[in-house]
Amino acid sequence: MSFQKRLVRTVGSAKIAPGSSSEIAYPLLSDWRGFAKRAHDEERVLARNVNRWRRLLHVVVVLAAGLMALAAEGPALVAQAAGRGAPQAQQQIIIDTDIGDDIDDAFAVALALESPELQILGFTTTYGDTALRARLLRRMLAETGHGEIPVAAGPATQSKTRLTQMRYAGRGPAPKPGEPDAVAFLSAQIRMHPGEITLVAIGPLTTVESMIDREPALFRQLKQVVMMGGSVDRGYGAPYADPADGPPPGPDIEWNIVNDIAGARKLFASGVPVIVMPLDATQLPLEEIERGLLFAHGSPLTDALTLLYHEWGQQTPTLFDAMTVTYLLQPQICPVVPIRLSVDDKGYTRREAGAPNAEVCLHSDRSGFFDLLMSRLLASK
Ligand SMILES: [Ca+2]
Repeated sequence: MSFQKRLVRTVGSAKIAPGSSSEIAYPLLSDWRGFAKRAHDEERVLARNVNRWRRLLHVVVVLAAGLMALAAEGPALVAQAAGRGAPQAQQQIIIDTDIGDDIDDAFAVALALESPELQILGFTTTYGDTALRARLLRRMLAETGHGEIPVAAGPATQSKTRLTQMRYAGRGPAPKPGEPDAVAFLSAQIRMHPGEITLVAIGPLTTVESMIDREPALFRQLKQVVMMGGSVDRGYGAPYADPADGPPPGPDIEWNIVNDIAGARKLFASGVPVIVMPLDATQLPLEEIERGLLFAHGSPLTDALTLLYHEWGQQTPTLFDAMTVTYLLQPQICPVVPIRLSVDDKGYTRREAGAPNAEVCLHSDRSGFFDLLMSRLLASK
């Protein structure tokens, strides 16, 4: 897209941006010169990224052509090319999410929905207005052809914030009478699939804590918990900054941990393998170029993300939560090391001596993450 078209589109979206709240970070006309300079700078990034996506597309086309040729040679040759006779079994997962506040949960959900390696047994909601979060999820699932996936609300709690995406959520379906709550749903699923289920925890751990309190023995029959949370060596800021800019920001109190410290402690002590994606490895900004590609794609899934993004009302999402799903698909993008973590009274996750109680990813491959995310979401139909 030309520079001029991008300017026109950006100004156009400023005029029609929902809410016209001061939170919306679109450029004002008074800041036009500054914006234009930034846009020129971004144009150079655009060219770099477009080339990257073209190269990726080329690789996909070449691979597809190769597979079609193999298919023409017969099933035996295809099986031989795959290296194994049978396809790998799907990983069974349940995603526990505080979708509706920050926007990264929606991207994590979208990536999971576009990943055939995963069998999503259901969603549970956590923290704050869990019923409204469940309605948001039900609408998103219904509108993207996944209305059959169950959604169960966790216990409602006090929240310091209101859902930024409450208007989208408010038009989501209410639960049907008699549907189980999150703990009942989790319990039933674990009984059906003991030792098989990965719980992907991408919100404060209030629903997880409730599950541990009510069904500790069943909770231990999870295969593992893969969570976004904590901050080991690096805090909020610029973990990918050039070292020449100075030392990275030190550890911080992280949202998911600090909003249920007791729940985090119970999880680390539960005996279930815990895989942690902390701030160190999950500060993944979705830049303008990638946003433009996704929001212009026009599938039901990217349309849902587009609506949710605009209701969220800020500019650059940081896709913390999506790294959990990425880890399940391509663990080499966020390799983990064994660490013993403790949670202090303020909510810091500290290293301590002793037997490891978690596998933690401290460094991630950002370009690998975006290659996976973009190729999956841009393949949505
Ligand atoms: Ca979240």
